[in-house]
Amino acid sequence: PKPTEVTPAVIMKSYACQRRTPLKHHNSFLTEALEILAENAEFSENEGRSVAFRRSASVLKALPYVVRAMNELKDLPCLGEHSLRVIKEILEDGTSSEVESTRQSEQFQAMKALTGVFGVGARTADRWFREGLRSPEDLIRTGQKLNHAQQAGVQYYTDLNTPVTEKEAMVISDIVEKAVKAVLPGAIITLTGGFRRGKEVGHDVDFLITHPEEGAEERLMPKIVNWLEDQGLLLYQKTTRNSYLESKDGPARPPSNMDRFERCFSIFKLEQAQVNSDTRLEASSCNFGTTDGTQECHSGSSWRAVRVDLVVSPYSQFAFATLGWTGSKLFERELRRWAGQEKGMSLSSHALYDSKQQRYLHAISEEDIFAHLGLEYIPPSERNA
Ligand code: TTP
Ligand code: MN
Ligand code: MN
Ligand code: MN
Repeated sequence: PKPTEVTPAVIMKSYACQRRTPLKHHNSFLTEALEILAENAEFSENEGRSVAFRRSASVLKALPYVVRAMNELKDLPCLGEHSLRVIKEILEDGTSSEVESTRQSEQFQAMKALTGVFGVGARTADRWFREGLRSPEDLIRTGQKLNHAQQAGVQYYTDLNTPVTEKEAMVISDIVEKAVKAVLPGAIITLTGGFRRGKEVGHDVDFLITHPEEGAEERLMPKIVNWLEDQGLLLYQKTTRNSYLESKDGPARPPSNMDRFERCFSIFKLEQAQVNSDTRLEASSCNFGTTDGTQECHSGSSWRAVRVDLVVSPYSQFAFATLGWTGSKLFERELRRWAGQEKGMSLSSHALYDSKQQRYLHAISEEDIFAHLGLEYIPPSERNA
């Protein structure tokens, strides 16, 4: 660093997938506010507005310094008029009135509580809100009709809204590894999602499973699920079979960002004793080590519920699936937007299609995919857009 430099000259690229976004950054006081507005826009299903706030927040996450004045923002992309107004208010007054009134509003709080139920999206929560419901307790009290996912969501509400720790994720990794190896030796299991990006807590634990022998992974999920169920490790599961091959709308164009892999949205029954007693994990050199082995038993119970996502991918699509399931959600969205708008390509968690060459581009690693897209490789820990 040159001592004469006053304002750091930052070149901020406009797509999040062109930038490095670390987990810990310098502007949480601004990004948390903008993300409240993004979340509120999601509750009213205003996707455009939500993405605009998320993009603004993401640019601030990539800045190497604390924002102190508006003139430090003048050369930055993605900062719309509304976001700038919110930032200005926070820089001047310490808080934004719009953000604070949103945070305090009955609607925001109710939507947060209701969408916090596993299996409940913005649309359902909004309908319930308009019927006068405010919390999961209200759902039980008024005898709302709930599907199986939502029933589990209400039943395990507190546990599922308690962040999953790295240590818990590590114990679950061991369990998943054991289950998969038991039903398909030679299978490869990768931790994806937030924990792969270096997050210390998550709302769930995500895994991607494959096998080097193409085809060996077919119909694998029911076997994994049966093994876990036999061990009494599952409180809930919903398995969806692979629908990639029978899809008619073209492999690189699944509806929205949903992919067609064989998958299982589940709730694990995690024994607390297993989390607390496992000293081997504490000693391990990977980033799952913890400084505190004295975790309290949750609500006096010997176990707790944890959301786990399992996805099975054919080996030929593994790189795409890994990239697609590592996130963050905004980083993924930006990758697809970059591919489409800047490269004339179509990216999904299954494949990358080049419209000009009219062919699929092969990749065996995430690095290959970034290279095909003409992007500098960004490691998972810097995809926290
Ligand atoms: P999440 O598990 O929802 O998010 P996360 O792991 O980044 O954060 P958290 O700690 O809150 O769990 O999603 C992980 C990735 O999976 C995300 O990049 C999007 C991807 N994904 C799909 O590709 N398809 C899907 O259908 C879903 C639900 C997620
Ligand atoms: Mn930094
Ligand atoms: Mn996750
Ligand atoms: Mn997930």
